[in-house]
Amino acid sequence: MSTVENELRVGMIGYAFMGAAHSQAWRTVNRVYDLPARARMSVICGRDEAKVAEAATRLGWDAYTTDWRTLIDRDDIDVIDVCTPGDSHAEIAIAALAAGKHVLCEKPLANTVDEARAMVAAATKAQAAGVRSMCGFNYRRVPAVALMRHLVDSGRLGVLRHVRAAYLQDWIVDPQFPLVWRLQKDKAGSGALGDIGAHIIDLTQWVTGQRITGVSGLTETFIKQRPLPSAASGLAASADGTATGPVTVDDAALFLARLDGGAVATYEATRFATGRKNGVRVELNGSLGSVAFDFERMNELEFYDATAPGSEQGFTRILVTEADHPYLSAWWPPGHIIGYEHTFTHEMRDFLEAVGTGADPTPSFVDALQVQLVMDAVTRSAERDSAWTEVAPVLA
Ligand code: SOE
Repeated sequence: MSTVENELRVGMIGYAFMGAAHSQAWRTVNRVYDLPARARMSVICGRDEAKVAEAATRLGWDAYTTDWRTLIDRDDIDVIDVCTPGDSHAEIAIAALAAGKHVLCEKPLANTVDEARAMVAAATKAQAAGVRSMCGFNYRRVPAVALMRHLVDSGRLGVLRHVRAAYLQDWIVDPQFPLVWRLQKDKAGSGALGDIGAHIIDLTQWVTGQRITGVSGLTETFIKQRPLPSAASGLAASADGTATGPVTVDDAALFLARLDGGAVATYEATRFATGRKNGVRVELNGSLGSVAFDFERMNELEFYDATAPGSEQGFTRILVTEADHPYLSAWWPPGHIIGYEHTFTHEMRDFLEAVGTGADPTPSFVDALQVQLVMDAVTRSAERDSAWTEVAPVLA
């Protein structure tokens, strides 16, 4: 622990899109929320020295390093925040936990079920020594999504019958968009399924309190060859010359599912939904009502109350900006909306609250392993012409 009371010194690995989003949250969280622990933005880590040095200054970190192993070994670091591509999550997180660091790891937890299981084993061992771990499914922290969960929990929807979830993007619709790491299986594990499908699997299981038990999956790769990327390889990457390489992940993944509480579900994850930029859409239908959410209108939740008099029935648009809505008492007066970056501030809030009080934050690595098992079942089903496939149990 730091000599400054309740201070947790963070070492963050990765400085691209997620690194920037996490930095914004670490910088903001203790200025907005009164928490039992304070984050210090100690060290940012990346392989390219010039780029990570620039990122340290721009994003507000005290120092930078190019070697994650020495970062983990430092005794002036308490938390390791993993914002790298999926192929390094397991190695970094397992080493960090063994070194006694609390770990926050970006989603999806790992590239394979085996890696995720090894991470759970490391987290369970570390937990006995008071070392905490969490996976960063940030959409749980949208106030309207947390309100959705509250409505389900308090029985306002009755018995849940349908879950309808889609995560729609369009950033690779152009066949000339280059072969960035998110399109390579060895780096990303899978395509739309793991990158964005994982979010809606986690989100729907969390809001409903039900787990997916079996699936029938379908995946498609529409563009099989793409130009190789130039050095910059983010979501706005450009191609480098005319050389091409194979796309080794799914462009779209769809599946039917059964949940253990009796609901039936449909899921769709695609980066080919032209015009849909970040449409995380969830609708739940229950015996007493329904809710519907779309991240592109993230400050709103539609609620249908089937118990209202017939003359008053219809979907109501709840503007989720009141102080008594989840996370919002610390922000702005009603009607003053929040945005994408706040989901990460809320994530860090929950992490610091748990670590600061000696509790385990959620979603845990076990929760994230269960998401991985669902994705694995979808992939195996898709490989067998959508054959019905049970989700393997967390305890193997
Ligand atoms: C790219 O599809 C991406 O940045 C995902 O990796 C994030 O998890 C998602 O929130 C936004 O889109």
